[in-house]
Amino acid sequence: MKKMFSKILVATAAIAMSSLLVAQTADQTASPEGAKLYIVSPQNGATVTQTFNVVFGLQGMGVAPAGVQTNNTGHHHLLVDGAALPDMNAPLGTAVTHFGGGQTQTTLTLTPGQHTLQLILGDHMHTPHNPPVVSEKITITVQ
Ligand SMILES: [Cu+2]
Repeated sequence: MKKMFSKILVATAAIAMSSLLVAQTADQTASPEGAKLYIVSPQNGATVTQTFNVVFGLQGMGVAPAGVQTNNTGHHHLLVDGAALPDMNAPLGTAVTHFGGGQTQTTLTLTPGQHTLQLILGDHMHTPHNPPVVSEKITITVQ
């Protein structure tokens, strides 16, 4: 009985190891330590008019257009009213707005009420970095 238990343990460890290998070999670009993504404006808790500007902030990395592979760079993605983050191990899709031109701000028009905004940096292939560079999620009120 004891022998069988240890066999199960070995099998579990092997499965855990293989999933670790998959995570490590995924085609992800490394982000530098201390990289920080944030929303400069509007501020968390702000009240804004229906059409307003969103300014993106990035520290410790640079912005490069999609398709341009340069170390420690990426382009912005904006998640509006995202209940959860999209998959951080795959290219970002249509759940976010891509700023593949290297834009660092945008103009949004939203319906009145509360909304959340969150930024995710993606690499030249639109895939989040490892570790992912994600802003705090802010909540705003649209008048
Ligand atoms: Cu993208």
